[in-house]
Amino acid sequence: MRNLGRGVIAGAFLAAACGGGAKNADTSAAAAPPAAQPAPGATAAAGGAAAGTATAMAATGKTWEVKMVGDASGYKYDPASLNIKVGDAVKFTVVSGPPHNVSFYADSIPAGAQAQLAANMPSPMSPLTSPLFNNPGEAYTVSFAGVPKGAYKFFCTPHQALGMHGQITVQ
Ligand SMILES: [Cu+2]
Repeated sequence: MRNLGRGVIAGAFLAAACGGGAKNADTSAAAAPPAAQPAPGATAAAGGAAAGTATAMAATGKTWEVKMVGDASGYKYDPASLNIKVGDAVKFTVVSGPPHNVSFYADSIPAGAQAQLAANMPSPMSPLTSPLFNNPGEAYTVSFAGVPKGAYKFFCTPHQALGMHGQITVQ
């Protein structure tokens, strides 16, 4: 708790220092809204997750592999369907045809899953959406620790219309 407290204070200090450093009041006012800092009282906001107050939880189980493929036969995740257990992780690796990414359907994942899943996704491009990966060999691992059981459907942002969809069922 003491470390977390320091982190919050340091973050507030940095934010204040940033704002104070701007000479132009209009500039700092314009820069403030996108920062969207969590409320100072949000004790669990260690990662600053935009979609909730959960803290990332590391996987403790098996890491499953899903390839992200784009070639003459089309765009797909391989396998496109996977059954895992709570605490497992899924590693998505670019094989061909990038850019690819992983974006979960916020409206179909299990109730209560969103905050934890968002916290378990490093460097999101937007909530529940990974960055784009442009090079074969690049990988992105999502921990399914701390999430409810159920179906997690996802798609590739650049290839959604081309049918690049998948589903992870957490059992
Ligand atoms: Cu793709």
